[in-house]
Amino acid sequence: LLLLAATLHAQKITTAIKLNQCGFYPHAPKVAVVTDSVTGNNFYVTTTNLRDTVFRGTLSDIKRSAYSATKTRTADFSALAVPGSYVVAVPGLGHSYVFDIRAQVHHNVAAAVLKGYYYQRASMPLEEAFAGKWRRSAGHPDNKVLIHAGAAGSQRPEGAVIKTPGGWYDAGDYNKYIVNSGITMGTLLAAYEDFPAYFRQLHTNIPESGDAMPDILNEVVYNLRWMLTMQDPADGGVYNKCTNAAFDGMVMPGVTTAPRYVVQKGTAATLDFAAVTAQAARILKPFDPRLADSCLKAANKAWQWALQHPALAYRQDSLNRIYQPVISTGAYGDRYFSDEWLWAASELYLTTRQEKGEAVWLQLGEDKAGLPSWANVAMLGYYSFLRSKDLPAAVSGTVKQMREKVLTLADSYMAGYRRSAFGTVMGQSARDFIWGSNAVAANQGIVLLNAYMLTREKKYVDYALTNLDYLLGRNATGYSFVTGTGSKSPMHPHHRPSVADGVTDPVPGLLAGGPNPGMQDKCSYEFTEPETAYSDNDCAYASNEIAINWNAPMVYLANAIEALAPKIGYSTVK
Ligand code: G3I
Ligand code: 9MR
Repeated sequence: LLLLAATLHAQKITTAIKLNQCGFYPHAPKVAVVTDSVTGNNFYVTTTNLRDTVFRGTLSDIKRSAYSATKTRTADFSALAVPGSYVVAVPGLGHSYVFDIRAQVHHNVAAAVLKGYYYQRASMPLEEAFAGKWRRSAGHPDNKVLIHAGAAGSQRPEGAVIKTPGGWYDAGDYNKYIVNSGITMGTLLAAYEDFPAYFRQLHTNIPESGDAMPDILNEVVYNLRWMLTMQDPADGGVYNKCTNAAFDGMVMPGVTTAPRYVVQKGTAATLDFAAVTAQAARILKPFDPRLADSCLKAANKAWQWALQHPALAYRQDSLNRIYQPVISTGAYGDRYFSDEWLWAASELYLTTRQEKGEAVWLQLGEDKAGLPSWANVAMLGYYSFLRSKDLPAAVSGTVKQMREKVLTLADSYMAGYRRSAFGTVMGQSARDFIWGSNAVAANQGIVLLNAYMLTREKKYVDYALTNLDYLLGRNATGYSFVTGTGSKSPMHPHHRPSVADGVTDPVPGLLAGGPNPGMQDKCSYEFTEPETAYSDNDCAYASNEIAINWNAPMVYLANAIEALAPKIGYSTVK
């Protein structure tokens, strides 16, 4: 043993041992993946000074990854349950970063990714007491926003001035988009609805901390109040975005002065708005009945507008051929609305228990709900139905279909997992590696957690955990994709404040988009295969931007697993 310790001691950190850089719960699965070839078959888990070996195991056979030239061997040390700080060591290769085995091992990252939204707040200064070294002055007051030519109407002609302050910046850019706020808010509200007791005790040190509302809801309300200003009071329609004509430079938010516009109203924006405000109405009622009431009124008004405009897409390129100024910021130009109809109808029904719009959602029970994304929100309606109690018999057939859909999807993920060279559900096919692929991984985790909540079968949490492990380091890039979390995390995200603030560390708690072989940013990439096409460079917006709709499923996944860990025996033997 002493000899072994001496051999290991001579070894250096290697990036060829990939694992969750936060660590593991004492009684949960624990896996590291070795991505360089080694001659031996043994691995060791040792104390951080490499002196004491606490576990010895055998590496698995070689697996060839389907999404890059990587070959892997797995080191499974699930049986090690003693809390502590450790490394995984492989003779001839080196040792991993330090990780912990302990209860609440994901508490910090779970709180950090929620706090990430505070740093995205527009129109208010971030004070040192809450933002530390990332304090900054307010950006984009948005109290003089112009009606764009393409959004002009009789009450609000082109150039009319409205106020639409507050809300979160969408991503690395400084614009605010309703469609992307839709899925983001729906996901955060779902997290609270699924785990209210847990979130009541989660504090993130934001200005509102300590008031009667849980921090997650305070954060959501900051964006909700902005969303409410995006509805045209005359007709209930909702503008697609509040935006510059062109993206700001890589500067701090406080220094930009380019004019801001609201652009054309649209069906996706209006129905997403209806869904969010309807969902918020029922959740906020005990905390702020007046705000809840305003939300429900706004939701109904939005629904009425959508009935008059059932399929009005935001086609930015076409609009740019007609109207000035040309708008070149993100489009979120969804063209299929059956999922937005289903989600909005679901939330309105569940909040009011009154059927909406000729039972549109009942017919849409057949809808092809898939993994949620900004353009596909049907599943959010499913999740809301499936958590609801006391539903009338009339909807039981629909609910049963929804249940089967979620379970079928979850089971297909478990089947796909067997092919994974990294022991993750992420990587069902090459199509998982899209722009924002890390949100794919996080959303798959949420599907699995919903399957757990429907069945109480622990295996679903184990599989969800494989994707949390993926996001925190057990992936082909070896990055923990959350800024400020883990030993190797993004240092140069495409995030204007992180680039411009003069602080070395990026703003923390933000999830990078993740591997995307599309590489639409035309930045130079060292690796270009589906699971490796990630570049920690601020020009790489197609893989290294951050965005509110990617952070939200990470908030859900990390916090839900923290909430469930003590209940399912991850922390102590049950
Ligand atoms: O829908 C097609 C799919 O059918 C096809 O198989 C696949 C193959 O690449 O492409 C799919 O379309 C992609 C689409 O996202 C849907 O995932 C496009 O290629 C891809 O270019 C597009 O990327 C979007 C990107 O904006 C460019 O429009 C991202 O989803 C979206 O998250 C991103 O959002 C930006 C905002 O516009 C501006 N703010 C920052 C934010 C994050 O980068
Ligand atoms: O910063 C922009 C980012 O938020 C978007 O996701 C991305 C794609 O729309 O575009 C980025 O802006 C780039 C623009 O598209 C082209 N010129 C360089 C800009 C980034 O520096």
